[in-house]
Amino acid sequence: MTKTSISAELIAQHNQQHAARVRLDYESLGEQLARRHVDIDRLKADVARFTVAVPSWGVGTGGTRFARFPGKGEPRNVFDKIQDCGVIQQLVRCTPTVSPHFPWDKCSDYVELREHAQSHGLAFDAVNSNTFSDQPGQALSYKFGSLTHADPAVRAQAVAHNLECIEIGKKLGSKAITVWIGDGANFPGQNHFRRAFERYLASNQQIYAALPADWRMFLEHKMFEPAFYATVIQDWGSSLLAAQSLGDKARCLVDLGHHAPNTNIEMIVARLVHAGKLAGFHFNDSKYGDDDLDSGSINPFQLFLVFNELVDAAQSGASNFDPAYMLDQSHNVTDPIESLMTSAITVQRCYTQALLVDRVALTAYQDANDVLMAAQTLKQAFHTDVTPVLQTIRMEAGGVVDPVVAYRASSYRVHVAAVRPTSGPSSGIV
Ligand code: AFD
Ligand code: MN
Ligand code: MN
Repeated sequence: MTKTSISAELIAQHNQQHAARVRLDYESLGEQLARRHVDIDRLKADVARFTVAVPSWGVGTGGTRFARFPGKGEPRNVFDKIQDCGVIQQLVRCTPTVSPHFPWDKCSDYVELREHAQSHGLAFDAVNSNTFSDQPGQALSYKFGSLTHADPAVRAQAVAHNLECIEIGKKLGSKAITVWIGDGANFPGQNHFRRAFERYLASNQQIYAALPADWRMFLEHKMFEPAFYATVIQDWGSSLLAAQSLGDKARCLVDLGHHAPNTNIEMIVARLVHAGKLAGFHFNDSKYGDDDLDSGSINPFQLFLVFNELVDAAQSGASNFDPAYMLDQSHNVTDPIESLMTSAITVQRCYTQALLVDRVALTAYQDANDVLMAAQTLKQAFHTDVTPVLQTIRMEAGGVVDPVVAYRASSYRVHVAAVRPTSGPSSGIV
């Protein structure tokens, strides 16, 4: 039986209050969509299969480069993190997996951890390695790089950490490792660009060689930060080169916050789909850089346009197309559980809206150079309020109509704050 942290009575009561209204809204939307030749029940069935992974690090309070203000009842360890992720899944029902980060989530018994997750209705998604910060007692420092460091001993240590992540992931039931490195340069001349990239490939070849047959390796690019002049895997071009030279199991992961402002990310997605190399996503939103804000909080239309490419790829049977969806965000001023639930629903919403695009009409407008109508076809889908579909899916799956309202009514945060002491203030980005 699945362990629950929010009582069944609260969920039932909450849904009872809203059920009649949701049914009416669903019927009314169904009529609207029928006029557009869309069967709402079929749409609902498609969306009900959509899931997005929650990052274990997302349930803690993040920080900025200047400070971190710890929240109440923050998880003390990976077991607490799983409990928080369980609450998210209990209420939103589209987040059945957790993406862990090592060594942050290290523990002494991974069989126990996996069972703990199962008891909360959760499984594990891609494991993430961390060679962008030094850990207490670590032999060699990553201050000047990890997988691309000039010193082979540092590279070997970073490779060994990734291999350990794969071993842990096998115990947890993961099927992928995400490699993001902070390696780069703050000043011109600091690094030899080509040699650093060659070292990246050589190190990753060793990690790649250790992948089980049914695993994938996700390469995550990032334009800047912590290196402010150049990063080794700065964009999708470098990422694609690396993935192509490593082999079939290596693919390129797109974190929405890892590009220059106004970059056309949906087009990058289309190119990676074309190459059969799209690993998946780290969803978040940003205004300036790697802001890690809640999905769709700044630019929901961009998120919709990304899903427009994804739905198009799926419907046209693109090969090697099986993207992994994960959230990757950091919360400084909101309750992380509330933010993650909101983001998961926003991502699910954009997927639903993208399913509503009339692709036959769009193609005809594109081919006829009817620019205005092509653009309007996308806008019509984007402007459709699909809330009743999402609410109905949640209710039918045992979740709630309004997750934030139900979560607040449960006083979960107050309860965990009583048993989890507040951690001290610290600085730094999580
Ligand atoms: C980084 C990357 C990445 C990494 C995370 C750590 O987005 O996915 O694992 O932050 O907090 O910016
Ligand atoms: Mn990321
Ligand atoms: Mn990031």
